Amino acid sequence: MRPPVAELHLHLEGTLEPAFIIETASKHGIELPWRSLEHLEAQYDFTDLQSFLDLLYVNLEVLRDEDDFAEVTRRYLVRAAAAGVRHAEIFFDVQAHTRRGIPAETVVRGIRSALDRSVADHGMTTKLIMSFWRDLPAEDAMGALTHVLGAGLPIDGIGLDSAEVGYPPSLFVEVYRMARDAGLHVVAHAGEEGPAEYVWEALDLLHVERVDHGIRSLEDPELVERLVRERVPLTVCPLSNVRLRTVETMAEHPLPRMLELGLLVSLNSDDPAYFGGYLDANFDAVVAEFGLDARAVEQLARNSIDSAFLEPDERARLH
Ligand code: ES4
Ligand code: ZN
Repeated sequence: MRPPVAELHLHLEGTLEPAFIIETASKHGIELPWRSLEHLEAQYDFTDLQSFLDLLYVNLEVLRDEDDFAEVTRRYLVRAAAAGVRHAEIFFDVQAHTRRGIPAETVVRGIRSALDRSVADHGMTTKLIMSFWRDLPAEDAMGALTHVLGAGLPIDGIGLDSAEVGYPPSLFVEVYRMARDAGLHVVAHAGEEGPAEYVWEALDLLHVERVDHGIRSLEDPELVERLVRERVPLTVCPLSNVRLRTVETMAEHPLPRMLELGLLVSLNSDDPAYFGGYLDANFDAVVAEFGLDARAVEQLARNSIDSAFLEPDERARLH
């Protein structure tokens, strides 16, 4: 992929490759439910979002110390740089770790130690976005945010992920207010498996600056009109949508329609170790399926830069 591109929807826990999971479990003497690498690799046939989350949440338990978080981040940066990524905004699921007794300090310091080297090592700028599990009570998210802010841990924004249906954005109004008041950027997953109504809520109640996925917005023409008018970025993840059966096949993916409608869509890998590839594979898949020409590829890349939390001079460097 030639034009400079930003990756804006990437879960760090979704970058643990099977070999790394097995290695790190063995380093810490952790017993996983998988007898072997092959046994683990046989688990990647998902039927929906929840079936994937069940596997993700078991595997991420190998992350224990600061160096594990630094190492997984380093590996992502190397792979993303090879895919042409020049700016990355990375999610981590704070409660996935704190609920197992791993302090947020360990997580953030580990990740940051790798991010701090990414400009020097890869010419890649980065942001770090702390995501909350929406299927846990909002009070839990509030507690985590209060702690991280109080401890002065360096994060750039907050997000909302995990099981969507039944957990609308409206549950998290106070959490998002606190984050905005603290000067953090705010994004949320909405309209992946959940309805267009959740996208409205994310915009009107959480005041998000970007919507993660948002593909079900297309079911509501009034919503599409607003997203276009306000240039709300949507971070779309084609391989993820196919592997989680959010769309039946790549041929049915709404990306071409989203581009035609003038939505500010970017391509992203979501959980690349689980869904069949990094950002380059996502570009390759949509180019192969839809025969996108160089102009469309450039548009997608440019959209990603325009959708990023960059200062004007940083944006200009990438345009
Ligand atoms: C996730 Cl909702 C969702 N999608 C993809 N990856 C995730 N990790 C945590 N929640
Ligand atoms: Zn996601």
